[in-house]
Amino acid sequence: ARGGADDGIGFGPSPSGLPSSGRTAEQWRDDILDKLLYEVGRTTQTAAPQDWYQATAYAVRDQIVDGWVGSRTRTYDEGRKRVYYFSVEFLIGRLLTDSLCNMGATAAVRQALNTLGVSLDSISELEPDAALGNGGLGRLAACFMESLASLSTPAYGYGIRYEQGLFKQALVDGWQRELPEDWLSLGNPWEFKRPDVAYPICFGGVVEHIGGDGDKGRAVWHPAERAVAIAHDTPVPGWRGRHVNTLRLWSARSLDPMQLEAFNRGDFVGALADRAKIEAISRVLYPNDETEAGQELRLRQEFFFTSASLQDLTRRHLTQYKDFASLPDYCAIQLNDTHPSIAVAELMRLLIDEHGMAWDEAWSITTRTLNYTNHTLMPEALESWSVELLGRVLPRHLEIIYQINWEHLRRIAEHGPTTDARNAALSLIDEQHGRRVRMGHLAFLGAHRVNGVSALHTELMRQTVFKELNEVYPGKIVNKTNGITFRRWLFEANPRLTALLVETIGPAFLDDPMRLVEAAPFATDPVFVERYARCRRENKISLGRIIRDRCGIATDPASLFDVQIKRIHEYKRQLLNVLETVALYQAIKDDPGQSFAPRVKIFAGKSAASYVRAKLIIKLANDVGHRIDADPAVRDRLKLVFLPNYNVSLAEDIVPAADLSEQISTAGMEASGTGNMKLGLNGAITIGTLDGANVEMRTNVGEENIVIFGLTTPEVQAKRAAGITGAEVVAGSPRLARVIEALKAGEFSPDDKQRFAPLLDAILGADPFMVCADFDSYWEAQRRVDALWADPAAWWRVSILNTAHMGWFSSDRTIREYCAEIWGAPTD
Ligand code: B1N
Repeated sequence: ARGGADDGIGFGPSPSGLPSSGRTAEQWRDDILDKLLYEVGRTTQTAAPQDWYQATAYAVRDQIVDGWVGSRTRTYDEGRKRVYYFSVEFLIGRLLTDSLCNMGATAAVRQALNTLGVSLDSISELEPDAALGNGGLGRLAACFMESLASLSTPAYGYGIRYEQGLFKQALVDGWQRELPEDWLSLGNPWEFKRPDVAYPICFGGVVEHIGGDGDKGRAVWHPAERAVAIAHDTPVPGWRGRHVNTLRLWSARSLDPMQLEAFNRGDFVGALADRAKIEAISRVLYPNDETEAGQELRLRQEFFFTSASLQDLTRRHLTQYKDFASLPDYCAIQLNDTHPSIAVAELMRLLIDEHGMAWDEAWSITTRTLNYTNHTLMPEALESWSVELLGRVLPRHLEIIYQINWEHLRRIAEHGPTTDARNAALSLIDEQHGRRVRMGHLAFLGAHRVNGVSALHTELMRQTVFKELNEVYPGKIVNKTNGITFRRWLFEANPRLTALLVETIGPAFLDDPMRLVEAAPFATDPVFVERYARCRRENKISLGRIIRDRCGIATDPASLFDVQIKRIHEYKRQLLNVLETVALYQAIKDDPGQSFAPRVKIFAGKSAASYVRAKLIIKLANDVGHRIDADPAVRDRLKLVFLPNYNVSLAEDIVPAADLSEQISTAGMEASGTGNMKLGLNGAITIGTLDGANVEMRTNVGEENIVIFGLTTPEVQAKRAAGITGAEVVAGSPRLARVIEALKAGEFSPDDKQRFAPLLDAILGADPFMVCADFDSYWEAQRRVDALWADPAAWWRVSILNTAHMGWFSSDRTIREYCAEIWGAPTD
């Protein structure tokens, strides 16, 4: 879809600065033919495109493996500290183009395939996205893995090998339908199954206490159920292929697949049911973003991969260093949100029960090894498990958690007078909602460092959810503003712009993203501006083809492409954007003479399957889009398209074609955002609230190069406290009132006039996400965008300055900060 991925860049042995693998097209050709015959079992006569994809992937993998072995050997021989990134999600997307880019083999492989009559672009498209994540949190884990490899930091990503990734989204009459994502159905050429790397994972049963030490003593867990975790390794090559790390994903198998004993007793069905229950653990990714799943299966998933990973890394450490005392010196574990936070109790259990260590030493090791990243303050996303459920599934862990809490509250009592209210806020157990274990508190206590993902978010952590804990442990909370990998989000996604930048400022920025700033002086150079604008236009034409194929709508690349792509969530306020679209539609119809920028509003994103209001927002966007499309009065001036099945690959097509980036969450609610960075890097101008990393983006690009609007976090808090309803706001805003009227009258849903009543009721009532409160400010900001668009020299200057000033948002910078300030891990 990106058309001629590296045309004009000149990968390979050229002055481009882009890496070259050193292998010739002839060598690649031989490799691919070899793989086609001996791995795929096909000849050039019988090979289908899918076979060519597999053969090419195997040939590329071979080259990665050499570096992989070398990296592991170096880590071992030099005694380098290892980083372990625990995440229930890794949203990696496709690997073929990514690997080729990092290995500098794109041009040679393209040429090799050409001589075989095969197109690299078309076989790349056959690779299914590895969609083992929901959104930003999972994609961040993928960017971090890439940066860790690029910085040569020894690292392992640990997670779950879901058989089914995030569902496929279909739009049926504008409604979201979820379809299964069978990403493994044609095999996965990137992974190595390791049947020999297997660990028992236990659930349920009873605990027997042995030896002394009372509640801090050793115990024997007699579980009721045993699963086995089996490792699947995917190599992760860094930039220029210098270092290769490992993504190790676990799949669940029952201990004895045939359950022979039960079989012999005649209970064949019962044995198969037990087996199915265990294998369900790695069957499917929970499609929840920012909402707690809450079910027993989710807890089993979390413990399953956490326990397997801890057993694996402690065994690796013991093999190399012979003793646990040095664990914190050679290994740093990062918990990606609370999903793996049972690690606090599990590491304690392994050290005490399995390895005979005393409680205090085990606690010291645990709290010097683990770290925890918080990604959201939304109450509905804060994980807690009922004491009843946790005690039933993980009885020994509940005991350990109680003991950690006891020690924690005792220490606080020793440090001076305290109140019941303060103790209740500090306790690991929430007594208010029927006795639940607060997993965020557990992760906080078990961690050496706790971090937020943007400056504002980190400050809000200190003031809200972790207020009391922060007072007891000042300095434990630190900020690490998110970043994105420029390899995927600039070099691969936007080869046209990358080539132009290399030509203009030289290749140094490819290795040092801060040097993108050298493009700033060209923001007013007419020749450069013209070429920059031409890249965008070509990217828009490519995206236009996708829009035409998937939505049946023609778009004009001369229009402003206004993009909001992310999970559908009320706090992200796609509804605000749709309401503004309706207002614009009405304004154009009222007075066709007004000079609004011609726009294509582009939406894409999935809703959690059970999130009724988010699904209704998708339907509204589609209904509004159809109505506008059918109205000749606004043709060529306004369009709304909703692209189905948003995923990493679609993002790679949309991001380079965006003129305007919508980052319009209610202030205080988006922890960071990372799509904002991807779009800004590719030159889209941000229209946004002062939320998440938008705040740092404003600092970096300059106030005059970003369009900020809306209530600030303290203003949102004040408005909430004042209890003003949306209806009161509407009464003072004629423009918004007309939009609401049209929706109420069913103008966009003549077949069901009441369809959108639930959305209207929510914003006209308490309006928790300040959609009404921010509407006029948003409208006015959009008109500032129009004014800027009307002045092309100004528009392109701002756009280019966005690209030039985004260097700081490289995930390499983020990972360097983690290495230096949290992990004590080496880079290069
Ligand atoms: O994590 C991203 C941030 O950039 C986003 O602002 C933030 O919304 C996102 C439960 C989550 N926070 N919490 C989740 C995902 C899955 C789940 O089951 C919560 N995702 C975020 C990266 O820091």
